[in-house]
Amino acid sequence: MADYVPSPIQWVRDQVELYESSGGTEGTELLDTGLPVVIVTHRGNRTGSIRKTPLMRVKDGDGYVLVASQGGAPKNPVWVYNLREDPNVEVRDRTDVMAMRVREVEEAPERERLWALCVEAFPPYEEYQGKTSRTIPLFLAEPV
Ligand code: F42
Repeated sequence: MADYVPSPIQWVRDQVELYESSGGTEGTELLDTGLPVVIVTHRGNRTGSIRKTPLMRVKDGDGYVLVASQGGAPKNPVWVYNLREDPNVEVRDRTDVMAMRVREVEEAPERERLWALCVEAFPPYEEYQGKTSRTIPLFLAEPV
């Protein structure tokens, strides 16, 4: 079994640590926004290491939409390439931990429908998309 390698970003690493060590009862919101976060566990596409990425919680039925917004930065976050390589992930939503598989959603009308859910859950996504020339990748994680 590969090792877990924590994020190099301190506040992200701290959030994962608190979320997981509390069994999903603490550290489950983005800073002081009060908006819920999930933890996606996946595998590094080069190292094979276990990675844990907190993302905003965007629910679609039994699934979750994963939004590679990275605050509207010009480049995709690295986890995008990890999910494209290996779509098998684990999603932790507070105390629930679920094995899921992701698929990237690029085509209308599904993408438009999911994007509307994303902006409803976390309105700054709209502003992030306006800041960057890349189309923000979206993945739908569904139960296996
Ligand atoms: N980011 C989002 O994009 N969307 C969100 O909705 C979001 C919400 C959110 C909520 C709470 C929170 O704490 C953080 C949140 N973030 C959100 C930030 C998110 O958790 C990630 O930190 C951010 O998206 C950056 O992801 P990243 O995968 O680019 O992370 C970088 C910093 C990173 O971990 N880099 C590693 C490193 O060591 O530099 C590499 C990680 C990796 O996967 N390496 C691969 C491997 O094989 O292991 C190789 C990668 C390669 O191809 O070179």
